[in-house]
Amino acid sequence: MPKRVRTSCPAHNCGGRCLLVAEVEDGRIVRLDADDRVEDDPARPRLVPCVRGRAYLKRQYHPDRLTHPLKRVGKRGEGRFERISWDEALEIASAEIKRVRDTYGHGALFVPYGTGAYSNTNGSHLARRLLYAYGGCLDIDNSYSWACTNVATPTVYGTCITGNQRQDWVNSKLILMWGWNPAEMIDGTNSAWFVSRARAAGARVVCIDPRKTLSAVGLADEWVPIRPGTDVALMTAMAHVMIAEDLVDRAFLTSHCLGFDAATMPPDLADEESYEDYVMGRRDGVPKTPAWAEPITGVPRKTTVRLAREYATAGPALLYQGYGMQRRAYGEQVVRAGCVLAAITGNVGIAGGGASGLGLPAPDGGTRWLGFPLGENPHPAKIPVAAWTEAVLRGRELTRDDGVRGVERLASDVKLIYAVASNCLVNQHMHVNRSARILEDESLVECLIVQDQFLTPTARFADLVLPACTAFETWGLQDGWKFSDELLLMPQLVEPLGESRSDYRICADLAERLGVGEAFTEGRDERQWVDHILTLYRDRFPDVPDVDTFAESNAGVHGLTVEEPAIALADFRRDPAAHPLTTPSGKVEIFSPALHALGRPDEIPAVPKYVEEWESPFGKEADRFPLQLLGSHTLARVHSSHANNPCLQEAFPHRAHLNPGDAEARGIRDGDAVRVFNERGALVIPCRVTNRVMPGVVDVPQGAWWMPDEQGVDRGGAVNVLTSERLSPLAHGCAAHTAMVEVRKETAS
Ligand SMILES: Nc1nc2c(c(=O)[nH]1)N[C@H]1C(S)=C(S)[C@@H](COP(=O)(O)OP(=O)(O)OC[C@H]3O[C@@H](n4cnc5c(=O)[nH]c(N)nc54)[C@H](O)[C@@H]3O)O[C@H]1N2
Ligand SMILES: Nc1nc2c(c(=O)[nH]1)N[C@H]1C(S)=C(S)[C@@H](COP(=O)(O)OP(=O)(O)OC[C@H]3O[C@@H](n4cnc5c(=O)[nH]c(N)nc54)[C@H](O)[C@@H]3O)O[C@H]1N2
Ligand code: SF4
Ligand SMILES: [Mo]
Repeated sequence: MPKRVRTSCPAHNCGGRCLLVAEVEDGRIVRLDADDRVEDDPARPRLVPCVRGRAYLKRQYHPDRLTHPLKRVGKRGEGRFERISWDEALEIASAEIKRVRDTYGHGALFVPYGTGAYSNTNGSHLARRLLYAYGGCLDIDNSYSWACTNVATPTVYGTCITGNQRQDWVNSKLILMWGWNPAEMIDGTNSAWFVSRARAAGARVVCIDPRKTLSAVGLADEWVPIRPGTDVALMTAMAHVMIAEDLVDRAFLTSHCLGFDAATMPPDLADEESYEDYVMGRRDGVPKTPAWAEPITGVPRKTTVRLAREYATAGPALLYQGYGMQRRAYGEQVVRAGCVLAAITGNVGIAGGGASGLGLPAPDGGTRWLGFPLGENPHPAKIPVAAWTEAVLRGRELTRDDGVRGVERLASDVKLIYAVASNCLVNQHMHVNRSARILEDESLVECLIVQDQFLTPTARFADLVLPACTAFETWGLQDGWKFSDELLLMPQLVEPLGESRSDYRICADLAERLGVGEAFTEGRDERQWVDHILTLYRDRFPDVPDVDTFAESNAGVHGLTVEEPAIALADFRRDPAAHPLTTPSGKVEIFSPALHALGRPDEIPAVPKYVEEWESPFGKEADRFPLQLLGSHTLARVHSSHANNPCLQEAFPHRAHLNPGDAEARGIRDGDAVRVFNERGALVIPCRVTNRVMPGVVDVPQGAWWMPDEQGVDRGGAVNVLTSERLSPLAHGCAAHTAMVEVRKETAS
């Protein structure tokens, strides 16, 4: 009889955290089932896995799993390697780390963004802990995920904890799923379920997205297609309707907000343009009416008027923003504009409402659970995650204006990259062809170590490849994604495949060779670390079990019960004088004096404004590249993880999605091979002709592996061969979704 063990899906950075039941027999996982608990209590819902969790065995036992260390023998990026022993691999890695440190200093050592693993004893954080213990390394700031949201939300509210707990959504009368697709990108296991509960209780649900997503189809009453990058125009026009028809919450604006109109402007900036001035066009002579917005957004003016009236008058309403629309040029603006719309309708700090922005859940932002303790980084410098290529090419020129934090200037260019659980160098980072050229040059990055489970496009550029085991093959502990109400134990189910080892073990062995073994391990192995972290949790949550009890109970999950959902900013709403926000004024900053002081009104205005993107259908680039490119987060993958999973590849074949009108104009039929291209690169994959993407837009779901042919044309369909490295102006955030392309039918060559 196989043993049935409750465990977590090795979640990677997938949007969720779910419970699986693994059947283990003769040292092998033979079956994975879904959460088998019966309760369906909204206070403690089940954690039902998605297709990726269900298809995990195909990844776990994929024939291409890395089973031993590899050393490069060909040229960088050629992908030719020879097998070496662990002893040799650890010797090379530790000697290189030491050499680069001695030659260039700690600022030359870099662990890039890498989100492949979060099981505490697997993941890139362990490489960080190692290099911190060794004396420090250049660090990363912010994320590829929601850099703009993260920076822009606090400019309005002083915090990112602007969301009510999801158990409250049932109190909403209207939910605007704005560029938000919980049915496919999950956004916390059960978010789609909480939306459907709200809908069952009478909420109307509207999805505003260029694509007719599964959320639009399965969760919404209405789909409003919108031209990518133009949401601020729609939001501003909605504000125009609300102001013109006197639907704004004047009382709330007067008592709680800064800079909505002349009466609420900061006294020392009373003559500057208020939000109302901008919306009504008092300074620029352009009233931002629904008719003004229509040619920009493609949303009919009648729809805009109706949406504005509905959102202002429905009763408590939730405007929930996804993150795809801020992974764009000027992504800060759409976040601020969404927050402002929530504020002027008075939806802040109330049950059934929501302040918009990042919306980390009250009361504590979902930070109930701790990660692996990293220690302090003795080297103070940080760069925005997506600025790593610049740090390689011209690190010493980078300053705070480039997003450098902790120091005025970087001390060194990046010379050694230790990439753990990351495909961010050559697949998930923008402008792949450029990154590849940078990495090919061995005088720039002198040593590249990649630690992964597969020979990914990034790993193909490595000097040294270290095989990591999966989260099923060691002890681990995971918590929820964004909504962190659960702690999931991952008991070791089977032995690591081949010679693969946990990230913890690899880093511990390197630490030993670098003379910081004890500082890194503190004498613990993986299981003892899990127990130690559980002990740390017990300081805050006394009923958290120890590892033995947790494992013996086979509970799989330790959950918090949410009976009375927390409402973000409720104290502030009730009594703004006693509970001011942590913004400089203590108020909701519709007008931000701090942004005003930056003196860059065209790119970083003090009130949220529609700014035309640097690549758009309205610019001259559209003559050659008339289609807007999206790279949505598909259910088939976790970024590039699972891209080689045959089960998911079959269920969700990788396609460029094109509207029938655009296809017909180009003589393209469903299933044809198409070339998607611009000045940065080209990829060739089959086309899906579908009404589920609006005219003028092509979607190449992100994460497929880059597979260049001899001409450098990508046959794998990695969207990042087409995307631009230009970063957003304030958050220095990834703006991958802002890119123009052309599509043509590929004729056999
Ligand atoms: N299945 C799956 N789920 C995931 C992930 C995954 O790889 N696969 N990754 C996880 C991670 S790390 C993250 S950060 C999140 C990312 O989550 P998101 O960033 O929210 O996901 P996206 O698919 O990029 O964008 C969400 C929706 O926004 C739409 N969109 C794009 N541009 C615009 C625009 O300008 N305006 C409007 N209104 N809509 C726009 C897209 O069509 C898409 O349907 O997803 C997480 N969940
Ligand atoms: N064009 C475009 N590009 C994007 C995005 C977009 O929307 N559009 N989204 C961005 C976002 S939001 C994100 S978060 C990034 C994600 O980019 P990454 O963080 O690079 O995520 P993955 O591509 O999943 O790569 C993770 C790697 O970790 C490996 N891995 C899995 N488990 C383990 C483990 O236990 N140990 C080790 N050592 N390795 C493991 C996997 O095999 C995989 O190669 O991509 C960004 N790139
Ligand atoms: S949402 Fe994430 S954790 Fe849940 S089953 Fe899917 S991939 Fe696994
Ligand atoms: Mo992300």
